[in-house]
Amino acid sequence: MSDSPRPLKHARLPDLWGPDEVPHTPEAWSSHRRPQLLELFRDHVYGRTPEGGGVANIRRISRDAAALDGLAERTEWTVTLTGPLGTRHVSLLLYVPREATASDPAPVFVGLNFNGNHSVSADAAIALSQAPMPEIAERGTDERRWPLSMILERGYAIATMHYCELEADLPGHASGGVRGLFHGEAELERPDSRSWGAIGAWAWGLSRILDVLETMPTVDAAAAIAHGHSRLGKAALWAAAQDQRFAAVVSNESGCAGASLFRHSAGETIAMITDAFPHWFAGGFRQFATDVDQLPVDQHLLLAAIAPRPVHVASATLDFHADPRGEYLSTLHASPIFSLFGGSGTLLTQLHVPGTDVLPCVVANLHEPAVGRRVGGRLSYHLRFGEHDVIADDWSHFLDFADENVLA
Ligand code: GTR
Repeated sequence: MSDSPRPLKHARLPDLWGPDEVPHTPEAWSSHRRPQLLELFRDHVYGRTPEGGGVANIRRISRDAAALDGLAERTEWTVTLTGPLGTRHVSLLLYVPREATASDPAPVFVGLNFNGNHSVSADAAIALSQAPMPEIAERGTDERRWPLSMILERGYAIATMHYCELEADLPGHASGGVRGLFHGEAELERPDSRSWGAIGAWAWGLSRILDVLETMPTVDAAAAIAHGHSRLGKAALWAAAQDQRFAAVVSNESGCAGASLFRHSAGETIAMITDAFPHWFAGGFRQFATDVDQLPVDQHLLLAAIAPRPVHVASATLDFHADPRGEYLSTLHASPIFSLFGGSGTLLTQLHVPGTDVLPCVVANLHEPAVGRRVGGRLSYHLRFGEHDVIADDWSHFLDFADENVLA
């Protein structure tokens, strides 16, 4: 990030509070504005998640009572997902600290992986992903992104699933994935403006993992932290916004349609993302590519919709595509809602600059985050040196954030 402030493309962000007069109280937020915002995100960005599906069955397919040099129990499960039009089988990989018991269950990080459960660890016992992929990743390719021992040593369980088992990440593949549990081929080929996209499907999958974890005695599903990197960070935010059972969320470099503001003039735009990934969104989202001002939400409102549950946003200095400054600004603008609930966000002082359209914190350029330091409270942020990635440094912030906000 440069030292000089960058303007928002359009100075005015949609208000935290709606156009109709509502008292600024936690109750008004929870009963009125939050549900209203979720409807707007459903209608215009991610699409509407249908009701009526769920987990029909779980079957354990493997167990290692002393995985990771005795640190954890590792199990794999075949989860049968169901909807009005059929079933799909997906694989869940779960590590639980060995000391966890039914009377002292472990909090859990719940996140999807990019390349198959077998990519998060080189352990040859882990089943290869069954997702329809042109190439199967090597075992352990993503170990660097999943510092399992470090997470387990801190007392957290980890549950993960290959996102392409929920839906392959290509246009035209919805019917083979979980969206095909709800809609026939014809409906999926001609989606209406509010129909859900793949991000919605992956978010739905995160909630189904939580359904499974609720049945596991040594896992504390009430202390589940949704997390994800990049497109999977978008899915984690959308899952946590909709499903209040998630106790917290960590977004790593989720960028456009994740933590970053659409109206900040940097990084990926709605035009770019809907060109490259038309299948991710509600059918009607693309219309905002040419006029972002018409979009009735921006992403600070998605962060706010998760409040008062803790949210951590992580960026990297060289990840220009995900727009680190746009992600930080988003946390600043969501902060007042976290304060409303008695917590704190990244915005420490609220300035009012009368007679200007430009947002106060941009004018003042306050609280530029130092690299490598986590700032904020229940809504927090860190900026790491380097490229688009998730590494052990990021995880050490996630773990500190979880210790302070989920366990405390
Ligand atoms: C990019 C995409 C981003 C982000 C990223 C990722 O190509 O433009 O929005 O999701 O992929 O998932 O790594």
